[in-house]
Amino acid sequence: MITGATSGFGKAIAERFAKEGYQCIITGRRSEKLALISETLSSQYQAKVLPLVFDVQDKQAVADAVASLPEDWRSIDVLINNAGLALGRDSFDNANMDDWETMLDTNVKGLLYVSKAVLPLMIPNKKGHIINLGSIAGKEVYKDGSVYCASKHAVDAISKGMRIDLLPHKIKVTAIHPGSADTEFSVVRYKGDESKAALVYEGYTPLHAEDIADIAYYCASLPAHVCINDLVVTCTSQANGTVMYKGG
Ligand code: NDP
Ligand code: 8X3
Repeated sequence: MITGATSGFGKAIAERFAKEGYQCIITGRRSEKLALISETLSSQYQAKVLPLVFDVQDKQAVADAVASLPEDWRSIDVLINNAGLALGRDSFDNANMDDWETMLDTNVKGLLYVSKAVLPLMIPNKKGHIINLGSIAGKEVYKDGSVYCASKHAVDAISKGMRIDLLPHKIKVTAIHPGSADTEFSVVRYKGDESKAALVYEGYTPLHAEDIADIAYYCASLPAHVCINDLVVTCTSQANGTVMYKGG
């Protein structure tokens, strides 16, 4: 099950897992995109794909969506908590409180709701794997990003906590923390301003969604006794959350 599969990392992850023969539950809010991706994966890879439309911020909708899964989809091997976003790039004093709430509701509470709903479909199997998409912003805080960074620091902490508490159930927990990647992320962050978004990726080669899909698949394909706990992944031009070389 991959949340946020209508674009970016989630879409690439769905494609990678479908290609490798996984049955994929793909989720997101944009139903038309989800249906199209589902059809493409089914025809391209003969994959069994189930699209589920819901907003991760809506606790009841998350519970209802997972409860609606047909019997042969009710054993989940891998949950990829990927749905998330940044809104705005503003100093703390200027930032918009609604943006803060949406980021916290999506990146933190959404991840909690989905994980709680899916865990009962993993625990009886005595195996499972939760892969959480954090960020380099969850390891270091950068200017004008305090609440997005806080939401991703929370993903880091929640991943560590889950890993401890889910040990008795033999459920692996991996957190992947990417640096800058050229998905729809910046267009969403800058609220549709394509030129502002393009500037983020100017002067260097960022990560691509497929890079993260390869890494997620690698983590999921290791032997049962091996778990990659935590991964920070940047493009070669990025050293950390604040230092990027744009010198060509
Ligand atoms: P995209 O904007 O391309 O994809 C985000 C996905 O999340 C979409 O499929 C979107 O689907 C879904 N989503 C957002 N809000 C909700 C919601 N409320 N309910 C359900 N689905 C939602 O961005 P990325 O692929 O880059 O982002 C994926 C994850 O990776 C995020 O958690 C992001 O914070 C993280 N990340 C991104 C980095 C980057 O530089 N791109 C770097 C580090 C981490 P829909 O709109 O259809 O609901
Ligand atoms: C998304 C990438 O550069 O805003 O997490 O940290 S960045």
